[in-house]
Amino acid sequence: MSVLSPHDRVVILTGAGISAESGIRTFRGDDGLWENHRLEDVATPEAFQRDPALVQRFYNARRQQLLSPELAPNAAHQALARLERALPGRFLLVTQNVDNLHERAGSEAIIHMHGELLKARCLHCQHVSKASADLGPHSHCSACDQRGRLRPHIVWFGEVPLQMDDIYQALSQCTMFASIGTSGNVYPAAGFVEVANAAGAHTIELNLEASRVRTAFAEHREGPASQLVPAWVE
Ligand code: BJW
Repeated sequence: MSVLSPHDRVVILTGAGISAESGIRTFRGDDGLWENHRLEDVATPEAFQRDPALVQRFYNARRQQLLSPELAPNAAHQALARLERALPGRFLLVTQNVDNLHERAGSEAIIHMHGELLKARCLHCQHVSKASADLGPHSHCSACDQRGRLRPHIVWFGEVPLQMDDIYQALSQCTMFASIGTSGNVYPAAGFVEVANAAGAHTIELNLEASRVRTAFAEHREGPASQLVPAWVE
């Protein structure tokens, strides 16, 4: 662990770029997910009210891809799991990703601030459960018994991301903040670097290209996450 001391308190933010080399498409840019879907049609509460079947289909397709046997964590996910083991109690991974590749690589101290593809939430009782691969009008909540009230457990635009108090608490105490594979388009995640800077942390961006908030970082490295992250961690 050359860049880090055993006394560091580390917060990592990850985005779609860390899962790109595992075969999950990013959101923006060439071949991004939004190429085929207008964002307002699938990732807002209004879209779900207007056309729940379209939104469920969009997430069912992504859920099925995530469950396919050939999808696996890559070297970047694995390097972050090793980093966590080297810094017990001093490490928090905040991911904007809704896939489960960090967990499959071995990460445990993780917050999914934008929710999780493999979970559903009941609109009637708020119970969060495991999502079936074909969520829809027939789906049944095991807690309140209502049918057809399960939505993807995903944070859409205009909704409040999850566990924000825990995230800001960790950011305000960290000595190292690294942002990996995110374009810096979406807030509040794009503003975390400013919170870490205010806490006096060293801030580093590891991304294929400069993000929208690149100038807020003390250090920046460009390249694929599967190479940059293991090299930074080891
Ligand atoms: C690689 C690579 C490789 C590729 N190696 N790198 C004006 C100012 C500030 C805020 C707002 C504003 N107007 C509106 C807002 C709020 C809004 C917002 O940010 N809008 C912007 C568009 C301006 N935000 C919200 O509504 C959020 N809620 C909120 O603000 O609540 C208020 C509140 C906050 C805090 C406390 C209290 C109250 C909610 C945002 C929800 C975002 N949801 C989505 C979709 C749902 C999930 C899903 O369907 O999967 O989450 S949007 C989408 O973008 C998804 C992602 O998590 C998120 C970020 O995308 P990400 O990960 O950065 O992906 P890309 O594709 O953009 O970038 C990938 C990067 O990787 C690129 O840079 C590539 O170069 C790179 N890359 N291959 C390394 N191999």
